[in-house]
Amino acid sequence: MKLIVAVVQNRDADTTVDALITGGYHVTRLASTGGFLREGNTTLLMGLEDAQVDGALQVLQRYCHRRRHYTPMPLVGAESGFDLHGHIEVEVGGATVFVLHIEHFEQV
Ligand code: 2BA
Repeated sequence: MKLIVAVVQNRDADTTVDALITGGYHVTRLASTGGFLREGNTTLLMGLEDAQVDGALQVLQRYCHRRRHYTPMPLVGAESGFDLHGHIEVEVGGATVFVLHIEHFEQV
């Protein structure tokens, strides 16, 4: 058994969870915050049989999109990569995915 931990953008969370549920996957969604942008994102927990992992990853790939964000940075020590307004561009997503081996699972 595997546990997928996937950090997705809030804008993709509803459609991704809907697709996962429709596909027969169990999923828990947690409200989370990115450490770098300090913006809300969504962390999905999925306990899956090994054979389900590839299908779940395909759903994440399909519904979690890559987007550019601009985040304010201090002007002091500006380097290349900063624009004139002291913002830096970062590309976020699709999804940051961790696949963990689960030694034991039970519901009591
Ligand atoms: P954030 O930490 O808010 O990061 C948002 C985006 O900012 C990242 O997108 C990346 O493009 C950039 N970024 C993050 N840390 C950076 C740094 N130290 N220097 C320069 N740029 C940086 P993603 O890589 O797509 O990550 C999206 C979200 O996924 C992250 O939000 C974080 O919540 C989570 N995440 C990503 N990698 C992780 C990891 N290794 N461990 C735990 N969570 C992770």
